[in-house]
Parts: sequence; structure tokens; C-alpha cells
Amino acid sequence: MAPITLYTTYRTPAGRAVEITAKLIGVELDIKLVDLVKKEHLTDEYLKMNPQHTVPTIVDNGVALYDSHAIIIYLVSKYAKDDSLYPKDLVTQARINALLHFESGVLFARLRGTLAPIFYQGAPSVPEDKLNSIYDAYVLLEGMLQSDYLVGNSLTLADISCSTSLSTLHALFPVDADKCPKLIAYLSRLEQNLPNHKEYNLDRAKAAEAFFKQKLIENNKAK
Ligand SMILES: N[C@@H](CCC(=O)N[C@@H](CS)C(=O)NCC(=O)O)C(=O)O
Repeated sequence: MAPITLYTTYRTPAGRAVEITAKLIGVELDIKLVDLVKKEHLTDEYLKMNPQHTVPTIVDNGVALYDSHAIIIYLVSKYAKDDSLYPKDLVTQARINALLHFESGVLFARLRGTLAPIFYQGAPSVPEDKLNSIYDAYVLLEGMLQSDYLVGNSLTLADISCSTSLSTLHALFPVDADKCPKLIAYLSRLEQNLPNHKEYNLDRAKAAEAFFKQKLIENNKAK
């Protein structure tokens, strides 16, 4: 099988979900890093593949697909040797889909809404309401954690997707163990049981944290 091309950035949680999924199911990726600062995602060529101009985008056998949640379902449905990451049972799929929407609409949206002003617009600090919206998201996750994993008792695409934004959020804005003990236990479980979690999540979350701190210093100097 020819490798699938993945257009991504090192830090993006969405791209990391695709990398983790591909690695877990043994799909080879040809990674092309896209420089968002140089606006490489706004070229005509990129927009033809993905009019939403987001990373990640994949090209598989000439077909371009975007949105990490759609991509990871596609990869598992097409290439995984079994359906454990996205079981065929419709109720289980609906539960996983709910968590994928939660990652997209809550975890990633709040992460992006908090970091984009610091990374790209020179903001000198994180407003309190944004910080609180992140802590509120942790409380929602605490309530959803009824078993060892987000859906049932084994690893699924719900964990892979949520682990990405969650690890970056936790590195920057740590989860309070008193308020969210189940979430803290879940984060340790991911460290033990999610393959490649260190390489794709923890190390890259650390890099995001370093970049965040450096930007805060620069933005405050420029004030
Ligand atoms: N829902 C999308 C979100 C992807 C996304 O927004 N990625 C950011 C980088 S973290 C991006 O591409 N930003 C550039 C842009 O929106 O123009 C996914 O899961 O793939």
C-alpha cells in the first residue's frame, strides 16, 4: 500500500490524533509539515484539497480528506485489522461520535480560542473567562468518566481524539486533582496504556507549553 500523505503541523492536536491512529493500526504516513505562519495552508493548491484550510488533511490514493475526526474514522474503517477502536455496534459508535464532537466543539475549540490570541495576535495574558471555560470542560469530562476509558472499558477513537487537546490543555492549565480525581486517574491511564502517548501527546504538549510561555514573555515586552 502506498503511504498516505498527511499535511499537518507538529503541535496541532487534530494532526496528532491522525498520527496516533495511523501508528496504532499500522498505516504508513508520508508527513508534510505545513507552516501556518507562512500561510502555506492558504495556497490555491492547499485550498483545492481543503477549502476549510485546516490541518490535518490527508491524501489517500488521490482523494483528499479533512477534519481529524472524519479522517480517523475513515482510517480505522478502511485499514484497521479489527474494529476495536471504532466498533461496528451503532450505540457504541454514537457514544464515540459524541466524544469526537466534544473534542471538536469543546476541548479543541476552547484550546484554540485561548491560544490563538497569544500565539498569533500578541495577547499578553489569558482572560479569566477563557481559563474558566477550560476548567468547566474538565468538570464535564469528570462527569463523563464512568469507566476506565471514555467509552466502555477499552481504548477507542474517543480516547485518541480527546487525549490530544486534553494533554495540551493539562500541560498549560493543569487539572485540579481535588475537583477532578477521575480525570487525573484517566490521564495516568493514558500514560500507561495509550501507545505513543509520550511521543505524540506529552512531548508535543511540552513544546506547546514552552512556545506559550515564550509568546507570553514576547507579547508582554511588546506591550
Ligand atoms: N476540526 C478540525 C480542526 C483543525 C484545526 O482547526 N486546525 C488548526 C491548527 S491547530 C488550523 O488548521 N488552523 C488554520 C486555519 O484554521 O486556518 C480538525 O479536527 O481537523
